[in-house]
Amino acid sequence: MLTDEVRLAEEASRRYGSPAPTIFSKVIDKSIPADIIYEDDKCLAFRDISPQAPVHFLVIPRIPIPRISEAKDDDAELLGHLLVVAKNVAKKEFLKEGYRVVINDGKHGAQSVYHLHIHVLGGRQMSWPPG
Ligand code: TR5
Repeated sequence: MLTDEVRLAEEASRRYGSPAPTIFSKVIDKSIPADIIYEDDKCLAFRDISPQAPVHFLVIPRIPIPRISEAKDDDAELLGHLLVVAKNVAKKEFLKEGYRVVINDGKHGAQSVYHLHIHVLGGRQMSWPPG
């Protein structure tokens, strides 16, 4: 049986390639509300609407890179910046015991929103391997 996340990811992979902006473009232009906890000229961090841990936020670039596998080698500085922001916001969220950093890519990675995002999850013990 498919989980909701896998079903959403399969639906999203069928839509992938359509020129329509994703929901995260609307978070960036603030046409829909989100709980934004950090922003700068290159990226935003906001709380996940369906948190999978006591702390669960996403870090996204302002430019719409659809998925990590489509990032260009020239995006290296931006990708590094996203990780630095993830680390700094995790510190502000008091995740002293550690946390999980995840990027889902495409259908097998269970990606459901085709705007690159880094998940940061913390505040509970994680297990391994992921499902
Ligand atoms: O499955 P992937 O890795 O693509 O993760 C997408 C994440 O976006 C999921 O964890 C969703 O819960 C999260 N999400 C989806 C929406 C949303 C959001 N987080 C914050 N705000 C959101 N809004 C306003 N709308 C969403 N559709």
